[in-house]
Amino acid sequence: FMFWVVMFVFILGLDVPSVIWAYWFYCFLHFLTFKEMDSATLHEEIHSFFESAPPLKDSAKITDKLNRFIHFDSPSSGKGRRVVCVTSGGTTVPLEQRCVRYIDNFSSGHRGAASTEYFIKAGYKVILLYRRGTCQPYCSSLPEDPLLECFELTDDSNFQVRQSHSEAVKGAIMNHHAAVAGGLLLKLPFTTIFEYLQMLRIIASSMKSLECHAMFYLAAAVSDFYVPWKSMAQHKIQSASGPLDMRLMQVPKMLSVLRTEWSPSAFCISFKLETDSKILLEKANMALKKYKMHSVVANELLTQKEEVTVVTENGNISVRRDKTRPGSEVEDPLVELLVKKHSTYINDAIAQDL
Ligand code: 9Z3
Repeated sequence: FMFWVVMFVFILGLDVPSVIWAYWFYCFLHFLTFKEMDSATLHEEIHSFFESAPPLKDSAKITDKLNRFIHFDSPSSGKGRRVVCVTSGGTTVPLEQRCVRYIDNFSSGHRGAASTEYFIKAGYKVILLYRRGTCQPYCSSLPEDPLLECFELTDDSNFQVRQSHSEAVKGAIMNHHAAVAGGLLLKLPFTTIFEYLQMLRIIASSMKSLECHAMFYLAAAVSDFYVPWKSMAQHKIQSASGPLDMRLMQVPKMLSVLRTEWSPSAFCISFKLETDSKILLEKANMALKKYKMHSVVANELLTQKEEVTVVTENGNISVRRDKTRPGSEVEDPLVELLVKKHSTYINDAIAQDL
């Protein structure tokens, strides 16, 4: 390459400044072409992900539920009311179409469930996109197997709530009912990565009209790799065929299309989970810039219940659980901080429109 550069300069008899300018021009063109290629490839990957995914059951019903929920108390346009989509729990990656085995991502759903409660307290309407079977809002005080542990038989045909659990059961039922009946909570379950991303796309499109009043709080642990539906074994993979050799495709990063196309004016928070604290903040910063997030919540697996770091363009903010208060949760100050940031974002957007 250098040989051809020297020859080129020699033949044209260029001076040093012209060579430098030509070099800058070349780099600029290179940068533009690569950016365009990157974006075209991403769009192709996203298109092929959705094309090959098994169609979402009840997608028309889900859209209808969402529209009714978003416009419940402000039928004209739904604008003005703050709505947050909280995602929670891990997505599965099926290995067989008639799925017996799957790959899973770690997440109990506690972060999403607790944050939902704090967002509702702060006046938000919450769309909770959660993994089936994970923690639910207002249920943290219930025992692990609530049905069997909270109730007791009084005789052969009647049962009652055990005295020891009556406060927890009453609280869970009352708060949950008030949130749902008051139009403040809509829960949508998913299991696979295919369901999760198709539902996130529908939710984002439904929230587009809310513009800056919409927020995404993406706490779900989303698979990075998947088996495309069409190349997936239909039946249970047989162990008699020997060791399993399997190629996983990379799940296209939907965060950038969420930001640029699905819901471009929404306030977007993503989460970054690492087990190695040395790379956590660097990776969170990369996500902030690459996907144009408004904040990235960085957490380490070992300490995620005690402390998180909110990474923003203007610096990092450490958020800790208040250890002096028994039962306090890190989601409390975290949601408080993000609600403040969302308010600033809304005020700036309104001021720009004036
Ligand atoms: C998180 O980092 C969540 O805070 C946790 C919450 C999963 C740790 P739990 O549900 O745990 O309370 O048990 N979520 C995001 C994880 C994730 O998959 N992030 C992606 C990444 O790190 C970006 S979307 O690459």
